[in-house]
Amino acid sequence: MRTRYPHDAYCPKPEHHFTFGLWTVGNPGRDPFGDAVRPTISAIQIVNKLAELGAYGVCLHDNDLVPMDATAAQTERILREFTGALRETGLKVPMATTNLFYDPVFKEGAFTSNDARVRAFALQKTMKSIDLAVELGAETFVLWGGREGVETNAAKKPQDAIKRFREAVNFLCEYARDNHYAVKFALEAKPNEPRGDLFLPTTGHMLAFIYTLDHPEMVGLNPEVAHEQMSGLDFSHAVGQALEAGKLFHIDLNGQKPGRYDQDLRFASEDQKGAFFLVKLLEDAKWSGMRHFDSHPYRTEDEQGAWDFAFYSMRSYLILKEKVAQFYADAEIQDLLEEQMRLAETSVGKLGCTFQYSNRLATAIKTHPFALERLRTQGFNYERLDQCTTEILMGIR
Ligand SMILES: [Mn+2]
Repeated sequence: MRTRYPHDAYCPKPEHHFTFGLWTVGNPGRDPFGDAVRPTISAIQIVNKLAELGAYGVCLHDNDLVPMDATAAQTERILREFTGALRETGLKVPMATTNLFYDPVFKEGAFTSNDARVRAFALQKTMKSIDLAVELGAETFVLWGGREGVETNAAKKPQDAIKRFREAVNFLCEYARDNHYAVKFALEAKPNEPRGDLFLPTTGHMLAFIYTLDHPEMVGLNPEVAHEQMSGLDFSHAVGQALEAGKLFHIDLNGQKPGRYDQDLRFASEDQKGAFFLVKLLEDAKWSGMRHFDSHPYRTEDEQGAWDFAFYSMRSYLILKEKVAQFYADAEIQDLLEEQMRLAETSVGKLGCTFQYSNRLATAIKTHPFALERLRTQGFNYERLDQCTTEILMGIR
């Protein structure tokens, strides 16, 4: 590693809280048009290598680690070896999730399936997966409903799907409470793929849904860059709203070109400006959560390419973090931001900038003589502010 990667200020360390799913670096490169191009890397190898590269933790689906058909003895051996590797390397498992999309049993949905037996099996599988997550020390349990959708609305009322999904999440919250698990749930939205359309397709839909649950305090969000961009939305706005609501429990970082299938590209390999504003948002908020990468190495890569992908994902985050510091240290940007601050502080007549209804204030606002012509003709200097930001990203400032 020392010889291949630069040993500079952008070297990832555990304190940066970078995590990877076993399914990311371990992704063998299978796609709908072609088979695996890389051999399977064992979970132990992944733990050792991620620790060497400077990651903080590793995340997993239940079946990334323990095959669905494993016997009790096999499960015990797998867990003993895995926790041994975690102990040796100091790597943590901050998040775990369950795979409710791969097995053909889930082809018509898991929690939202029209078949009650499938819904019950999905609960069984998830409860076992939560047990495993808690055993490995995970405090966040992600729910991504990969098959919770339809190809035809003739088959299912969306209201029924939402009701079933709510019942399932309520049930799992009660299960966690009943077992005194400290785990919290993070819901991940995606508009489509693998289903034609998925229910609760954006972070905003998920956020509204959370407040209809029995225990909304136990449930938050896991927004993913690519998933929100597939909807054509600004990812930072989704994350900002989640942060503002105190619901950003986890985040999935990756890269995506607009208008494509879910590409799961290396973080900041696309849309560097969007990635910059995302890093700025998280760092400004001093968000204490995990910087989790849910993405895949290019299919062109061998195993070394997969490690490059992991290292560069973390490195790009740290480079953008430094660009954020540069943004705030830039004198011209400071002046422009202070100009905006002054606008926000401007009082309306004798009225301050704070807002709380009173009869007196309502009358004062209603009768205030606004200098509309000045407001109509003023400029905001955003072209200059954006150019300064762009030049920082282009590396000439
Ligand atoms: Mn994801």
